[in-house]
Amino acid sequence: MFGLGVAWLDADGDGWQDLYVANDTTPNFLYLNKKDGTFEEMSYLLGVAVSEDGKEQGSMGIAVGDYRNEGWLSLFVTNFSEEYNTLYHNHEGGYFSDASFRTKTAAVSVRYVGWGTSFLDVDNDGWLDLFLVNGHVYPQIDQIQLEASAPYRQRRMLFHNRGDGTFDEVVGGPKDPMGQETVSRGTAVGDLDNDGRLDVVISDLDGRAQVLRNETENAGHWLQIHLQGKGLNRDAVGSLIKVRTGKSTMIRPVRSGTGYLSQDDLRQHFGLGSAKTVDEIEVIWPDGSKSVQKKIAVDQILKIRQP
Ligand SMILES: [Ca+2]
Ligand SMILES: [Ca+2]
Ligand SMILES: [Ca+2]
Repeated sequence: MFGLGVAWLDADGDGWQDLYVANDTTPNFLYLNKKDGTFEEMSYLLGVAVSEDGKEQGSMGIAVGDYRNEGWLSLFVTNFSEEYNTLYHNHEGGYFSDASFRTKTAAVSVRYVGWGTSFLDVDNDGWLDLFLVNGHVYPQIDQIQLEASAPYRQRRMLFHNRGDGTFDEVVGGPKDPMGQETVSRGTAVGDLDNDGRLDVVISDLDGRAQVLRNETENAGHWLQIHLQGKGLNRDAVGSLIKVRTGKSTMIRPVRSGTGYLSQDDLRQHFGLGSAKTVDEIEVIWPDGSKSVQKKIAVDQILKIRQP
C-alpha cells in the first residue's frame, strides 16, 4: 500500500479516535478504535474504501469536517486525474455515503491531481467551505496529451458551501489567486493576521511558498478558540469543541497532522454569520471530561484552559 494521507478523527462519535488512511491506487482504510488498545479496519463496511462505483482511487489529501452542521465528521479525499475527488458523508456515525456528485464538488475535479485540502469557513457564514490544491506528478505531461488530464501546473479550488448540501466553485481569473496555476502539494489554514478571517499557506513543488490572505468583504462574526490542555498534551489534541448559537451547533475537532505534509492552526475557528453572542461552548477534552461556558462575546480569540 502507498499511504499518502492520514487523519485521526472520531468517525463513529463514541469518544475514541479512529484512523483514516488515504492510499494511492488501492482502497483507503478506516481503523475503528475498539477501546481495548486495538483497531479494526472497517473501510468497506462503512463506505469509505473506494468510490461510489467501486473504483479504487489514487488518494492523497484528506479534509475532515461537519459541512452540514449535523454533528458528525465527514471526509473529503483528493484523488488523481481521471478520478473525481470523493466526499464521504457521515450518516450519524453509522456509515458513510459518497456525496461527491450530489454536493457538486466532483465533476470539476476529474481533470486534476488533488493534494492538500481543508474545510474552512472563508466568509464566516457558519458553513464550512472547502479548499484544495492541485498539480500533476509528471512534468512530461505538457508534451503529451494524457487522456483528459490538465497540464503539469494546475489551478487551486475553492468551493463555497451554500448551506443546502451543495457547493458552488469560486472561480478566479488568471490574476486571481484561485486561478493561478502551480504544482502544489501542501496547504495549511490559519488566521495569520488575527482579523477573524482564515488565511491559507500553500507549499509548491519547485516553487516558493504562497500566502493567500483572506480579504472577504462583509464576512460574518466569528470566534476562535485556543484550547490549552493539562499535562503533556498542552495543545489539547484530540479535543472536540461544540459551539451553539440559536438553533445551530457547530463542531470542530482539534487535530494534529491535518493536511498533506502540512499542519493547520490548532486554534479552532467558527464563522457565526449574524450572531452577536454565542449561547454555549462545550469542550470535550481528550480524557473525556467536559467544560461548558455560556453567553460568550463574538469576534474574539478565546483561550480555554482545561479545568
Ligand atoms: Ca471512534
Ligand atoms: Ca462559509
Ligand atoms: Ca486573517
